Amino acid sequence: MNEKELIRISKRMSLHLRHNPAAAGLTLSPDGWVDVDALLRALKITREQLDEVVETNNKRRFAFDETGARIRASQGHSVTVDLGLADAQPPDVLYHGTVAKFLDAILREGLHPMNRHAVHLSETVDTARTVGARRGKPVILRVDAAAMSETGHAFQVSANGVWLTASVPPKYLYRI
Ligand code: HQG
Repeated sequence: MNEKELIRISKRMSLHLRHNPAAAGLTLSPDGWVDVDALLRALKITREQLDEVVETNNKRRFAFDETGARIRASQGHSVTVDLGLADAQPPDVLYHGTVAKFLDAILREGLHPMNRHAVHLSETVDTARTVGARRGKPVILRVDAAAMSETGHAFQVSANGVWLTASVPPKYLYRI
């Protein structure tokens, strides 16, 4: 498949596996999985095409279970799922990419998950910049994850390396 087709299928998978499974006649398990066969039927694609999307996806957004019979999005859901991720010790510093128009609110109220389940944080400035750039000129915030962790904030890391936490109070945020 060409790049355009891979991205088109990946976007439809994000829509159905994170936000609106019902629109494709799919139901997610409580931990976010769908049967691969049902997804193939819903998207009218072959297993080979699905494997190619999963393997080449730039953010490794989707993962098969250990049998390969089920698939789920590794993060980014707005529908209720419990991914069953264990708490993990984050790196001392994490980053969040956003845009200037959100900055005042963020520095006043902290980072909130908005429509998703968790605040998404990146290990590198580069990744945070890419996340922020989806919305315009990126603004990068440094998150004092070490101090958060010491004061009992829980973190999890998704299968594709995105750090997740419930919220980040303003005192742990620094604009860089
Ligand atoms: C902002 C993509 C005002 C926050 C990316 C962000 C990521 C606030 C937006 C993943 C706020 C939420 C997630 C507050 C946070 N006041 N604005 N108090 N707190 N915000 O898309 O982190 O391509 O839900 O800064 O790569 O941008 O979909 O979160 O701008 O990993 O795989 O509210 O989505 O991955 O936006 O992105 P989002 P995000 P995928």
